[in-house]
Amino acid sequence: MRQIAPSELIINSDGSIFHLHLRPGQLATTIILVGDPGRVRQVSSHFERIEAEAANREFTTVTGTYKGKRMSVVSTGIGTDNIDIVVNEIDALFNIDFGTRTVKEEKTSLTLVRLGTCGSITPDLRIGDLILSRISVGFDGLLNYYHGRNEICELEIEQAFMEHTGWGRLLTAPYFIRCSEMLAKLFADTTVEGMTISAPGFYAPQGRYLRLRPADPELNGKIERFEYQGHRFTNFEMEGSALAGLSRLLGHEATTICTVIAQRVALGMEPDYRPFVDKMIAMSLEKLSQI
Ligand code: R1P
Ligand code: URA
Repeated sequence: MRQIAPSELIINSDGSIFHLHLRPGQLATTIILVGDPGRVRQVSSHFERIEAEAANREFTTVTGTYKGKRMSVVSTGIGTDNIDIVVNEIDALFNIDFGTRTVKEEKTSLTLVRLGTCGSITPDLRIGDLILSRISVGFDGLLNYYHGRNEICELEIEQAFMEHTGWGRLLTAPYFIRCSEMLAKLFADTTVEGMTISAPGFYAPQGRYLRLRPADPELNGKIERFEYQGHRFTNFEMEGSALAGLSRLLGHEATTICTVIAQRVALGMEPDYRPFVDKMIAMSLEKLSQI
């Protein structure tokens, strides 16, 4: 059996995993992921009981119960590079035996729901609306480093999109990936389904122009006009693609739900978006307590 070397699966001296500082057993199988470490408290303040807490860098975790259901909330920080760390380490905590450093024969499947914020790119989606990423689209390239990427991605849409945009040769190949069917059904009556771009940055990668001009100033227009078998782009955020992709490869159920805080077409913005995020959290806890 393949033994994973200490340099590959890094275990701290207290038995916790390298970045998350969590030990096996400290996470629930239902996990809410948030970008902002400050949002962890916003979620865990709803728990009636807290059993474990950990913090290292941008990764803060609380495990507890909501209406009797064991749940964890973990902050990821910004970007799909952080999602690579968080999803691999969460999976290892369940599916790798830390004693023998071998992959367990019996796998545990997890439920991972990211609750984030986003910018909408369709005029009919307004500040405070909740978009569930039915399809996540990675402009970040992370999934392209993993074996099996082609087996889980929507290759026809990828091809059509690259042709439609004249995708730049210096950009990494975008990947289109569907989220968990089960979670899409669970949240169907409280969210709008969308096709979400996870960008590898907040400014030019999402078409913003402060002092530095985007390489292709027409890219957002082409994105807004793209349509494939009824699928159109709805919003920009920065993590969902890697979450959807890695979770599919590992056998977990995952999706991203985001509150719209910026309207990129109508150019509106709500800097005091906390009450909207509060509502998203309360709704999501309620839904997740039912599965
Ligand atoms: C950018 O401001 C951040 O906000 C969005 C983006 O994905 C990015 O992480 O999500 P969060 O509010 O979850 O961080
Ligand atoms: N998060 C993003 O990544 N983009 C936005 O426009 C708003 C939030």
